[in-house]
Formats: sequence, structure tokens, C-alpha cells
Amino acid sequence: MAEYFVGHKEYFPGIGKIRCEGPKSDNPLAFKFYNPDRKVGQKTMREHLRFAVAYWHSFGADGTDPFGAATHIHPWTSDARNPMEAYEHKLDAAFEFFTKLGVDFYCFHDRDLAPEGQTPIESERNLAHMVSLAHERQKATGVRLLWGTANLFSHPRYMNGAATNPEFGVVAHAAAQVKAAIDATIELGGQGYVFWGGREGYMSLLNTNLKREKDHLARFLTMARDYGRAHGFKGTFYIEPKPMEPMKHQYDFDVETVAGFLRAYGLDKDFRVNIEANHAELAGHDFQHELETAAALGIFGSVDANRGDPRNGWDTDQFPINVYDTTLAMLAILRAGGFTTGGLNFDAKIRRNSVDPADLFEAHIGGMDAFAAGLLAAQRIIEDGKFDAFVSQRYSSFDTGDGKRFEDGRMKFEELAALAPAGPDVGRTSGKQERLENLIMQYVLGVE
Ligand code: XUL
Ligand code: CO
Repeated sequence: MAEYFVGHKEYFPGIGKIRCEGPKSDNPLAFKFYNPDRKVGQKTMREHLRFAVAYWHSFGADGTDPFGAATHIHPWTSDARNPMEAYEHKLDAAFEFFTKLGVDFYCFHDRDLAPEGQTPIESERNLAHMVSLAHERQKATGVRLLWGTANLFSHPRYMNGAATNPEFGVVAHAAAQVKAAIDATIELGGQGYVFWGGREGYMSLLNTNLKREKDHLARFLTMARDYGRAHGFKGTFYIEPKPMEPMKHQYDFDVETVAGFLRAYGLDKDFRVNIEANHAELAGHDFQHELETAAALGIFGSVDANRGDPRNGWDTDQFPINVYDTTLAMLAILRAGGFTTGGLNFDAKIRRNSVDPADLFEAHIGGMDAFAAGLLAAQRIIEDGKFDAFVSQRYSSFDTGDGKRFEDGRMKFEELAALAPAGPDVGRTSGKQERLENLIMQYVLGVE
């Protein structure tokens, strides 16, 4: 992979290509577990994990919070002579970062890449300009687009929703944005296109026609899908569930809700889910729960890899570091057959007081190591087969005889009722949770 910053201003001077130095390294700018070319089962780590950097958090966010102004002063913005040049420099900084870190993918919103214009046509022109530059940089470096999306939540016009807005004109505005963002994704060879409905929900039911809004959302998604397919988009459409924030209630609450919605409106063939760890937590679920639910429903697609803080109820978007969680996540992902068009996108941001350029590298290094270690542990769990053997045994009464006839639908309810066994010990089989938890600990701590 070419070192892209050559010939441009270097935005992360003093930081070179990040390499794997093994678990004992004390170099904060080295991988400890992520070794891209290491084979784990049939694939390399890089092929399994398909890491992506989120353009918005890494190059757009500036540390602003509801109580204070920006703390991250980006050189790629401050050295620009006009607004568009700032976006061009940001692109240079981003590709320098991708190549130094050694990730194969990135993800963006339309407005991360290019500024909004005075009219939809001007916005589209701005985006097209930046897309052509991004295309050149993709070709020069080999970095690819995991997915694109449209920001349908920041502009004030979307305060009452985008596709679910009670005013038709806003819905049309959202369509103009999504159309251009799908075009950009197609042009850049994006493997997916995400819909995150940040404002698709309500603040109060007193002013909301819930049924009409959901119908409009489905209508909008159907039209966008048809447009994408007609214009050559072969990738996966994803819905990213989130229960709330910024709205009090979002329609794409969690995986199960999204699955029901997709089926109700006949969208389940083209759409899968992009599951974010922090969103799972806000919905009151474990990350593993959302992944396994998606796999069970046949809609597992991609992951926004981050973590929340269990002590507070908002989307802190921190980098993932909990190897127990990443092990259970990778176990679910491997069992689902691994990623196809999806990957692990770090929808995560460094903290407001992380103001050194190296902090962005160290954050990603930690996230990549956490998932690499999780992958190693999960692969060993699968290869050893102890958990699978236990769970298979637990359900073995359905493998033959009456249990199998029940499972296959070859039994009447009366017959099932008549087969109720007598005796006090029926059902008194230990679930062995503690033994299994101890076993997980051995795999997690045995990573090498
Ligand atoms: C917001 C969020 C978004 C989506 C893309 O919580 O996760 O960044 O991932 O719009
Ligand atoms: Co996300």
C-alpha cells in the first residue's frame, strides 16, 4: 500500500506505519494482537475483521460538548484558505491516517466529505467534487469504502424528522440527499449503504401520527432501494438500530424491531442491520444479544464497533477495549459466517481532552487489538467445540424420536400434551452457567 501523504503536507508527522510488535511491546504506537497477515482459521485477521475508520468522528468531531467549545484544533482545517480547501485537506489527512494505521476501509456521511451548499444542486456538486478526489486517493492507496450514508439529522430542517417529517418538502429534501449519497457510494465502489434514522422517531406522541410516519419511512426506503438497484448498487443496504437519542423514541429501536419492520413492508431481502455496541446498550441489550438476534433472523450485516459507559445512559461512542465483549461478539460473528460486505467500523471518538495527534492512533490501535484478541479467543472456542458440544447436548432431546417429530411439525398438540413425563425431576438439569463463564475466562485470558 502506497504511503499516501508523500507529495502532500504530512498531518501526522513523527508517526510512521503502525506495526505489530506482539503482546509484550511497550510501544504505544504498535499493535499488540492485531497482525493483519496472521492466519486465524481459513482467513487472515485483516480478512476477518475488515476494520473501517469513521470519517466523522476521526476528522470532523472537534471535542465540542453541550458545555464547552472545541478542544481539537485540526491542522487540516486551520491551514485552509477557503471552506472547500478545508475539506480537501481533511481528505489528505484522512488517507494519511488510513494508510499509516493500515486499515482497509473507511465510512462517511455526505456532509463529512463535502459541505452543504445553498441548494440541493450545489450540495450535490460539492459532493461530486470531493468524491472524485476520494476516488483518486482510493486508487492510490488501495483503501476502500465500507459504506456511505447521508447525514439526515444535523441540519435544522430535519428537527421534526427526515423521511418521517410531517412536511412533504423535508421528505423531498432528504431524498435529494440520499440520492446523491447513493450515487457517491456507487462511484466509490462502496460495499454498503447505511440508513441511521437519527431523527426518524418522535419527541411526543401528542403531535405525531405514528402509523403514517412508519409508512412514510418504508415508502422512502423502498424508493431509495429501487433507485440504488436501478443505478448499479450491488452492495448491502443496512439499517442501524438505535432506541433513542436524539429522539425520545426512534422507530429503528433494536434488531428485533427492525426485523419486524422490514418484513412488514417487504424490505427484508435487500436490507440487513448495522449493529452498534453502544446502541445495543441503550436499548437495554448486550451487544452479543443484538448480533445473535440478527444472525438468527438472517439479517446480520455489519458492525459499528464502540462501547458505551454502563454508568450513564447516552451514546458515549468510546473505543472498544473490553476483550470479554469482543470475544463474545466475534463468536457471534464467526458463527454467523463472518462478514461478507460488512466490517468493523469504529464509530467511536477520542475524548474531549485527548488533544495529541497520537491519541487518534492509540485509540484505533486499542480497538483493533481488542477485536484481534477477541477473534483469537473466539476462533479457539469454536475449534475446541466445548461450548457447541454443551449446547447441542442441552437440546439433544429434540434430535430424535418425539422431540424431533415435534420440531418438524409432525405432532398434534393433544399428542404433545399426552407425552408429559411423570416424576419430580423433569427439567431439573443444570444450565452450568458458572462452569461456562469460567471457561470463557480461560479462553479470554489465554489469548496469545
Ligand atoms: C449515531 C450513529 C451514526 C451512524 C451513521 O449514533 O451511530 O454515526 O453510525 O449515521
Ligand atoms: Co453508528
